[in-house]
Amino acid sequence: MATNPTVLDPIEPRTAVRFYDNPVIGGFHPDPSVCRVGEDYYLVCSSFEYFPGVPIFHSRDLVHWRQIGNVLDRPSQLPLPADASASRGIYAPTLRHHDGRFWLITTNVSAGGNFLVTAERPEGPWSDPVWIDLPGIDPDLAWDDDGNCWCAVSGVRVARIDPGTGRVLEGPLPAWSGTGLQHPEAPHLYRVGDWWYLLIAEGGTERGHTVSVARAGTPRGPWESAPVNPILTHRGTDHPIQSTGHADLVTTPDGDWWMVLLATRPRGFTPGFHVLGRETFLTPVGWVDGWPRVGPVKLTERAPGAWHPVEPEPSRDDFDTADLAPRWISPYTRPPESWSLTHRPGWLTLHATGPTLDAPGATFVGRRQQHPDCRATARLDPGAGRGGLSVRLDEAHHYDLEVVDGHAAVIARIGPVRQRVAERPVPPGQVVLMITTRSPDAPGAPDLVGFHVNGESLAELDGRYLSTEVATGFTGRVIGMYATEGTACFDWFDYEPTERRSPQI
Ligand code: 6LW
Repeated sequence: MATNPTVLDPIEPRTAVRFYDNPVIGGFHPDPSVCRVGEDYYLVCSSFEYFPGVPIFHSRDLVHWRQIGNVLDRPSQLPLPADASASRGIYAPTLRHHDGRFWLITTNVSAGGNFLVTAERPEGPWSDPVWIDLPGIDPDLAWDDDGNCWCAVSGVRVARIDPGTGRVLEGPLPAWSGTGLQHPEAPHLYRVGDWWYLLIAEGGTERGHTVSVARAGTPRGPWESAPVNPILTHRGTDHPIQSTGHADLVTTPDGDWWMVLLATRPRGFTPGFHVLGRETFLTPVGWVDGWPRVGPVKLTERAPGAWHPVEPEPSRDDFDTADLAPRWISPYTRPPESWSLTHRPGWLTLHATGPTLDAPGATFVGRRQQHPDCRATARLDPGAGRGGLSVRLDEAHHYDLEVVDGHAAVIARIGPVRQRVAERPVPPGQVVLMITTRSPDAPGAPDLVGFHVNGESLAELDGRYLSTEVATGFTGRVIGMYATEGTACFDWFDYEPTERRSPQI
């Protein structure tokens, strides 16, 4: 006998089934760590050599995220030595809420090692660093019922620390190194019922990335591996999402479990290229026989019950605010003398602090490229200076569209080679510059990067040379405005995705 189809009650309609698209935070947003306070979720990511550091996001539904600041927004929190280089600086942070405060612990691999900062409010201000004399990366924070503070680090080792002074009180004790794959790292400790769970990543952050789990009665161990590990990996599959790993767990107010994790979306001919860095994905977690279970991470997934879309960030920045929006980042440092929003009101004025984007020290203010297909446009008044738009992975991998002396030029810097690819005279005064990325017509390149001046195309370049597979490292593309001689003024900057996302029902 056929069963009746489910009929929605017209008086008390059920919550509509909704789906979301992964990644939930696209672009260079790796090593996500998440916590919930009441009905609010907060999430942080690694930032490496960029200032300000550690972007922090807010959400009410784990799906829609809005950046509310940067945790490390003062140079005193983010010392970087003169010889700091790309993909060094700030590695994987952990964010927790405990005892009415927010706690963020992370590593400055270029200076000082592990440290924590605290804040009353997630948007800050965050304290100056409390340095912790504990080697290793990817520090975690967890408290037991006796008020002890436990810090797990890569390896994996666990220490009891005084979070007020940073002193190590016990350990570090060897904990659990996973199933034998390389780089057991990204530990997070959770107390669930009578057990302590230790979630880690192993296999390395590339295609072999995995998530594994163990449990123990106390943070001191002994740790017992889950009967089936890894609990998540996409290694060896043809899934469009690859490198799944470096995860953190969170519960909803209803008690459902979710995981945030990093993964990549490689494109192009074998071996594939990922150009947006490692991005933040969301996936549901079940529990079976006392162990967390996670399916493959999907591009489109059924959402957690609640649905709280946030006002999307305006695509265009007119630079008529008192301070730069939190999305704007600069390599290594952003000295006050390098930029101004008041010098020419309504414009972002950049003063050159270095002669070339090929070396640290140049003035560059950019934002992460978050979509495979996108368009970044800006109005530039080059004055007597030299400046433009650049899409960069690091000093040795960037494409620039710049204006100087009445000419616009496209310059490609790929490893040891620097080449002027195209050039065209431009009329004096303001120009509109545009950089586009789009899927290639034939398989091969991950994308094509186009350069346009006043609506006319100058060149289109293969995007693979601005990928992690070519440049190496832990970051992703950042598109920004720069000045390498004199002063360049930007009236506005507009960033828009040009891809199609699946409809959200
Ligand atoms: C991070 C490590 C990792 O410290 O890459 O994917 C390193 N995971 O856990 C840099 O993001």
